Amino acid sequence: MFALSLTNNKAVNAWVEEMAAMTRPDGIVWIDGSEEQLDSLRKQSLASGEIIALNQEKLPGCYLHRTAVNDVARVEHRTFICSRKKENAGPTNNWMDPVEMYARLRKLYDGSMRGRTMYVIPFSMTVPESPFAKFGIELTDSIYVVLNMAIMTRIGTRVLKCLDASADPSVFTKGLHAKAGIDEENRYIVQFPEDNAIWSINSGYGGNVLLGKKCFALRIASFLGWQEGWMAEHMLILGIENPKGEIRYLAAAFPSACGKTNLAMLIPPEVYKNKGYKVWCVGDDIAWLRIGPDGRLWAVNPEAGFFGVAPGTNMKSNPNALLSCRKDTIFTNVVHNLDDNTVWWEGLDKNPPKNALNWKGEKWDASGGSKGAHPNSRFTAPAKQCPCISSEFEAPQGVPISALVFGGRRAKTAPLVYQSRDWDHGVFVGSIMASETTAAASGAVGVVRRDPMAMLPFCGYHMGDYFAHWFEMGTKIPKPPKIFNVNWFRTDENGNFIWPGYGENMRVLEWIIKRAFGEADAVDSPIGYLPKAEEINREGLDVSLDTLKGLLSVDKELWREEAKGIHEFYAKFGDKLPVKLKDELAKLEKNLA
Ligand code: GTP
Ligand code: SPV
Ligand code: MN
Repeated sequence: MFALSLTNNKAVNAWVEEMAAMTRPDGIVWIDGSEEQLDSLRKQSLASGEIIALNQEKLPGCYLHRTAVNDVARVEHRTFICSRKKENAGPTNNWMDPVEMYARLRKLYDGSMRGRTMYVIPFSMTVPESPFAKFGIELTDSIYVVLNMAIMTRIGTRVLKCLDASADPSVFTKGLHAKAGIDEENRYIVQFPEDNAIWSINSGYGGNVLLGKKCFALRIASFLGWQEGWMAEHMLILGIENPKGEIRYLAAAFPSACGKTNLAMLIPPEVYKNKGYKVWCVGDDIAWLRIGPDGRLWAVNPEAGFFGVAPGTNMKSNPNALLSCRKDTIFTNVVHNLDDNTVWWEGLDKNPPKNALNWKGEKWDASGGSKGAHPNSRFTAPAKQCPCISSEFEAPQGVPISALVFGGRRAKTAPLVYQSRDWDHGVFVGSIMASETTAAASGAVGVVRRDPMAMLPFCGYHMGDYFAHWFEMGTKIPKPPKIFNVNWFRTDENGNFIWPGYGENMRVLEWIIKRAFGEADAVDSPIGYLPKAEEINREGLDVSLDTLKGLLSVDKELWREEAKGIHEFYAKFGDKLPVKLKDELAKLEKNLA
């Protein structure tokens, strides 16, 4: 009944057996990563209706999937960090005693795979041959998960070989996922950092079930990074090639659905292209950062694909994303155009299909006024298909980072861009990030909340310790990157975005990267260094100098309010709040007085 294991690795086999004894699947299939096996799984998934084949001429290798209506985003209120001590999860994470949590979950997993098949997915974050690779096994009863993991990570026999050749072949992240009944009341996304384990149940939505992504590459990996002296961050990575052919890299942390994928694949405006500027994408969501032998901070993208937000993606806003998902892509919760069996979403173009099904699979017509695609509908596409993918995308050592950028959605307060005075001030700037919530997580949308380093939902340990780790890293990096903050989302009195954003963000990136190399001027302000409006290139841009001045303005009154909010937020951390953050806040208040 049970297929033979693909490995002699005792630790792996023992764990798979233990989990199978609990979940009791009808059969076990080991994923070897071959195209033949994936193809036969696609056929099964098509037959069961889990995925729908799209027009294979227009969209070869592309499929559509719909999640359950109650299961469309990450569920932060059902996500737990179950460290042995409560104090190690900290005030920003849900916590339960691991003994209690395991007991509770075992009841839910018990027999949950009866009548189903368990798939064993060996996966690696970054190329498995890289010295920085981390290995995992995800057990799942969903073919959709297998097909997505095959795009988002490196999987199969190749990974098992590298695990066996690693320093300790018994070390791998143990990921268990069961769809069970997709019951919201019993949905749990649980990280056990000390056990290197993730248990996810009652969901089929990407961020909850593609365990290599947020659960492992951020929550577990941030914990490992703290222990081992590196950093796992919610950051895109891009390279800017200047007319001399030099490529300078930066990494940027924005909260979910705040523009990482868009920035990572930015196409420079005409005036930049004509001069020879290019932007290369290394990663769009997660960066693992380590100190290199040359004393700089180096970044790898642990993922192999993009799990990108569909709505708003079009040939103007992000052509590279669109071109990445023309083949071998899985679309989730978008509109199904029945006329030509393709997909559509709000903001793709101005021609919503007339004969179509919405993300729930209901007959839908845009004239009814309802949205066709879910606001958090997504595409899963191989990163290698991106026209601007960096030649260093799979470089085992990664790329050297010259600038770190934080940013969020702020209608007021935060200026278009500013630079921190030094590393410690930069950590402060990251720690005070706040942003309006989006559809990427369940709950209210548009509410401003503190989201330090865009890691609020993803930090796998006490956030006070996380801040301390940032300061500690600062003392260890001989040539640290410069730290900046951006805000593409300031609005006017009618609520419209003032800054055109998207490709035009190149103008801000140019200033950032020049500052990082000491090639541009800045003026001091209470919150940090600002560009003079004249320093931002406006050639070919329909934004007046006055408007730009407005975007760069710092309203002291708003910032004094902001400082009060920061005090409140910091109070949560008690004596785990690094003194350096208190000092930085005091300096800010003095500057604003
Ligand atoms: P996650 O995958 O959830 O981590 O999201 P992300 O940070 O990669 O966000 P993404 O690039 O997918 O953008 C999310 C939304 O923000 C989309 O609707 C975009 O159209 C919008 N957006 C991205 N960049 C800009 C910008 O520069 N200006 C404006 N106004 N909107 C933007
Ligand atoms: C995010 O929410 O930040 C995402 C999508 O990148 S998910 O995989 O759902 O986390
Ligand atoms: Mn993300």
